[in-house]
Amino acid sequence: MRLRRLRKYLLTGMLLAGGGVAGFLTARTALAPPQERTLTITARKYGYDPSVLHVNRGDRVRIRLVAKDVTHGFYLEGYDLDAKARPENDTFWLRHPSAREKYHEVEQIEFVAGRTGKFRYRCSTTCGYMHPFMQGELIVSPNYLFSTSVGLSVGLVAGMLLFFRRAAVGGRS
Ligand SMILES: [Cu+2]
Repeated sequence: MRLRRLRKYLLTGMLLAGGGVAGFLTARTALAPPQERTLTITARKYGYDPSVLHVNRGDRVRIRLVAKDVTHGFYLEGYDLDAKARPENDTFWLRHPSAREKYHEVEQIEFVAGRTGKFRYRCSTTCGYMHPFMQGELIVSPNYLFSTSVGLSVGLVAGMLLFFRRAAVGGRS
């Protein structure tokens, strides 16, 4: 009897661990549900607020760049994106530098955070003598935590179902 109970606990534990591992592996193949994120960044001489942005891989990121004093830029390394915002203006100028594009007017600065890591962004419009120091950082996380917790809950539910089903069967005999 004792041995049986021990086996049940062992099985539940294994299911829990299995669920966690499965969730972790799912995250590695980037199946985490993407989110829409709108980030408002205030740009003024000579900095961005906030200067560190956090998103998860796969998120659709919309940058609302608000220039407070003069025209400021937003050149994001690793994402081939360069934008400009003018004070009191609802539209932006955008270009993809690798395509040698000229700036064109857009309603939104948008991109999908498809690459994990830290990416620097900086002002790409000369806005004053401290302009080269105007920069920030985008951190794209792989979203492991979310998937691991989903996996854990699936494992937990499976373990509990099995546990109670067995308990019911055991009670009848
Ligand atoms: Cu600037």
